[in-house]
Amino acid sequence: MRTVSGRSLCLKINILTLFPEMFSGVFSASILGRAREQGLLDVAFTDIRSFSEHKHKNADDYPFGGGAGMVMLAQPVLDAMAAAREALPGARRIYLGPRGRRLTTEVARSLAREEGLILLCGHYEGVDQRALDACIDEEISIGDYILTGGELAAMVLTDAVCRFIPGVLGSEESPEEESFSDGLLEYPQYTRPRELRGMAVPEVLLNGNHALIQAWRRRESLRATLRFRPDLLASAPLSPKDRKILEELRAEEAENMPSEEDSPCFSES
Ligand code: 4H7
Repeated sequence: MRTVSGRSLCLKINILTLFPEMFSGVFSASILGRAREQGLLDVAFTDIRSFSEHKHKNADDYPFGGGAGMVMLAQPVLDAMAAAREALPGARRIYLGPRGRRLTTEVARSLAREEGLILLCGHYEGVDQRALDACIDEEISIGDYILTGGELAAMVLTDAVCRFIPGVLGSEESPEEESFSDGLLEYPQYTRPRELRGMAVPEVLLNGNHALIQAWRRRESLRATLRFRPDLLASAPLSPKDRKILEELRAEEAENMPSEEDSPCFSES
């Protein structure tokens, strides 16, 4: 395994879940699978149910106070966490849930520098609060929507974090060059053929002039950001040249906007 100044650069993640089988495809395919094969990412699973002390291996029960659904038992969660901690003593313990701090590029970048991560996936109506109080460092949310369980959120977090482990992306790609890292959305991409069903690839990409290509891509990044996420422009680092391009794009946009008189809703009265 590769090391830098004695520290291994393999991120170790242990996922506590009632449904370990949900993860198999996602973590074996593509870049995550390759990262694991290369020893850059080590993902292990702890099956919470196997820690249940009930004779039928129950892992949930009815909520005190009544209400719909089931609550995950504290005992199997606490014991699963203790086992995971033994394997990863210095790991940060994260609960994936809608009340948490929002997952962003910065959060992903900083989690990639942790010694290890233990991800607790809640299912049903969540986990008995006493287990959370006793064994969780932080709750993280992947966005303002509700999921049926924390498993998909744990997959999203692992994917976003693993891109910041040195070596996971090829030497050509850098996590810093992509959307949100420079504060802008990405420019459009094209591949062969040059013409498809009457649709051509932008000429500038075909003639090998790298300065022109770079300028075109920057302009298209600015155009995409202006169109889809204008809010990002407020905090993106922009050069005077970028600002000039944005003015041109805004003027273009205004020109292409149908005038009010052309609108079928427009009435003179
Ligand atoms: C922890 C606590 C994550 C996990 C509660 C998980 C959204 C996210 C869950 C819940 C998640 C996210 C319990 C909340 C059942 C919804 C009806 C599982 N949802 N649930 N409630 N945004 N759901 O990261």
